[in-house]
Amino acid sequence: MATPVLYVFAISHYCEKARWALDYQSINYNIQHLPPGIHGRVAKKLGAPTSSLPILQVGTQIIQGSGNIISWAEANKAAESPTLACDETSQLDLDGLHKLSGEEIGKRLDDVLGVHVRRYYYSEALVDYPQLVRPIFVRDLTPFQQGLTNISWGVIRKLMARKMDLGHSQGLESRQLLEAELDWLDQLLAGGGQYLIGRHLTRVDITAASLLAPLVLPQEHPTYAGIKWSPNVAVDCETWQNRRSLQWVKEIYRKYR
Ligand SMILES: N[C@@H](CCC(=O)N[C@@H](CS)C(=O)NCC(=O)O)C(=O)O
Repeated sequence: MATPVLYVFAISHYCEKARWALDYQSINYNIQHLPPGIHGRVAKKLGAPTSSLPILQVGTQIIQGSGNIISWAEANKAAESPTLACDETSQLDLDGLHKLSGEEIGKRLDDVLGVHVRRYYYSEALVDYPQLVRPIFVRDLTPFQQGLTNISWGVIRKLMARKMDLGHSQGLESRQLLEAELDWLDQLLAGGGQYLIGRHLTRVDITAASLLAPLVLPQEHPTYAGIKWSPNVAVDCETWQNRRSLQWVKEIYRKYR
């Protein structure tokens, strides 16, 4: 099999999720960091259905989306590598009526938590403090790509703000939704369990921990060294650090990343 290539943005928490799963399952791959803007052309050239990263290229096979990449990793890992499969249901009966499957939890993390962490964070950082964000966008790029990104930074910011619907009121809306997701995760973890589901690390844990990493900035994160929160995000995150969910993210990173 040709060595797989993982196309990523260094800052993206969905890209971190895919990269962590490949690392955890000891899959040999090459990483390709892409500049925002150029990524769309690369995705098109690869024949991916949309422009979003992460994308994994394995020979002629193109796997797009962090969840699909984890499924590919699970199917292609060495027999002795640990499984990330999640076959059990949550131990906690959230509403007293039903238990949640890994698929249900994973979908909510991807579609709600991940989206609002990003919109909340960028609504301040990318709009008011872009100088805090640019270094992480350009790190790991070639000098030519760095130059290109620096020159086009104003345009890139505007396009990203439009695509993700960023702004002051949108940031506040995402903050409120995010707090509800943190309440939900705190409750899921309230039993003191080490994992969101079952008795070993699963894809659901990697999903939750990587999508929450921008609120924790764990030391073990491969691309967040030196990154700083913007002022209001810093105040919130410092207040949230004692929440069970964010303490848990720290523990999971310390043990498994
Ligand atoms: N659900 C997707 C979300 C991926 C996603 O939103 N990627 C963003 C970066 S965080 C992206 O590539 N945005 C640029 C684009 O869509 O062109 C996944 O899990 O991979």
